[in-house]
Amino acid sequence: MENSNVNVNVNMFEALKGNSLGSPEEPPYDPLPPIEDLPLPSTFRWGTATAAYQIEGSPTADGKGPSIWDTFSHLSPSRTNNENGDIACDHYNRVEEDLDLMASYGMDVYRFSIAWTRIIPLGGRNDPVNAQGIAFYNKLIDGLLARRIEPIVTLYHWDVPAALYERYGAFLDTAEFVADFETYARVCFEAFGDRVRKWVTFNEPYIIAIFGHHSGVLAPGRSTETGGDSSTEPWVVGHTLILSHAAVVGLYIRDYAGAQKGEISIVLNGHWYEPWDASDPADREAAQRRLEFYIAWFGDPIFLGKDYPSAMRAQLGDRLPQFTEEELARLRQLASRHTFYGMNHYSTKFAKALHEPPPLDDCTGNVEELSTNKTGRAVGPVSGMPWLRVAPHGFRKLLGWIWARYKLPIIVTENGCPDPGESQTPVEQAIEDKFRMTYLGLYLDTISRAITEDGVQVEGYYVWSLMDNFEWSAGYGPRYGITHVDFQTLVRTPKRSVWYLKHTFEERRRGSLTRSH
Ligand code: GBH
Repeated sequence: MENSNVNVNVNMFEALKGNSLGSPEEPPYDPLPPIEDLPLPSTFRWGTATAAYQIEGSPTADGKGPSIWDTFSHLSPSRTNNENGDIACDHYNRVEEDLDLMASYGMDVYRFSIAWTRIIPLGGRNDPVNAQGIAFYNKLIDGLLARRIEPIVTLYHWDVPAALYERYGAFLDTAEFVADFETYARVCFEAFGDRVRKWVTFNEPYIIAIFGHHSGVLAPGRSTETGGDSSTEPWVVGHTLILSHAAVVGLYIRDYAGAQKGEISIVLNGHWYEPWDASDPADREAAQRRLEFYIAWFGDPIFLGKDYPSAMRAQLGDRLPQFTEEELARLRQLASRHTFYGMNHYSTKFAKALHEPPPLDDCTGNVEELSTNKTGRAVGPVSGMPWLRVAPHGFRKLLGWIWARYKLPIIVTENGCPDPGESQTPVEQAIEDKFRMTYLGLYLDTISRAITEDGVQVEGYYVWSLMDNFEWSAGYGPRYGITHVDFQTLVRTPKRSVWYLKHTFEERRRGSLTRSH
């Protein structure tokens, strides 16, 4: 067992000695740990992740219907940097090329999402199913399997059918949505379940509820200012997400899991929160409360079969919908049927307790979020996104927090970053992505430490993202890919991170690694 481990590769980091990640104008941060030649279990699987709207393009091809992202990205004035996903990476027409690319990277798994409106263009339970949409994902899945890459399928990554949003507000009508989502999921299980072993219902319910229905930064773009109600709608949406997740897990377990031998779960995202003033109990509580408002909001009902965290009940009262006794009993039954926790994670922040009563539309747990602490230290060096700082120590604590609370094997279903200034550099420079490579190395190193030193079970690591793509409200600015995409020519060029990941994991295929630490 021990000598079939794969080791986090350190050879490529010679050039980075001396911790050159931060720029001089940045606030100081504690030194990053060294990246070491550490083991990962032989069963550990790596891959990359994408989402349909961010890469596919072809929004009306072969009978596809419009989603809320087709609508949102065409609003005027633009809310997506005057850009949209009409072409994106043109993945819909370049599947074969992208499959070959993945094969050349030596990935074990590929996590992608299905566009609901390719499968059911109008989305509803009585609406027609589109065979051509099914054919596209069959081609993708078969192409992956032919290359020995395992497909991990997300049913919903933010692109609800526009027709359902127009009919009843999508997530705002719990009963209607549950019924339609269940039907869509059944069609997918029937069509693809013979070849898919890992399913994810929803990607990041927090973002769907808060960014879609509180700040309105993401589709459908609702907030109090745009005709919604930021003090109530996010909590209704969250409730719908939990109950529709439960319905689909129940459906899969009853009708498909036996024959298809697969697993199903959900992907929750969240930062780690450090107290702004570690010596102040109010800040320590604030950090904990912030995690509960972010992660346990969904995690407790889904993985523990419990009501929402008491801190949420206390602050939100009746604006947080109630589960009926029946629903709670069902959630309790299903909680133990989950076999993994899907974790999207990028960064860490500081949490500072606020002492005035929170405004009605507060969704944080009455916490201020900061990137520096009381002494003026940053959480880590800043990446190409202002909110995304390198903080492997926070990642390690969050892995421990999730493991202690939910006791489920964790799959890191998304992790990655853009390099500082990457979007302004020509391709030859962009592919020298040392910052990303170091970030990925540090986060993999952290997983190894969490497994070997903390006893946390972590089964896989999927980099966000396979390739540069449409970054939602930020358009084509931020580049998260390990593959560079030229959005004029659509040419793909692997970045240096690819070779780092490949070398780290290919040792295992040769089966010759010994633990060197
Ligand atoms: C993931 O969401 C998505 O699943 C993926 O589609 C996306 O492309 C990827 O990340 C990269 O963004 O802290 O308020 O300043 C991550 C969701 C978006 C959550 C940015 C934190 C930070 C804004 N994250 N957000 S804030």
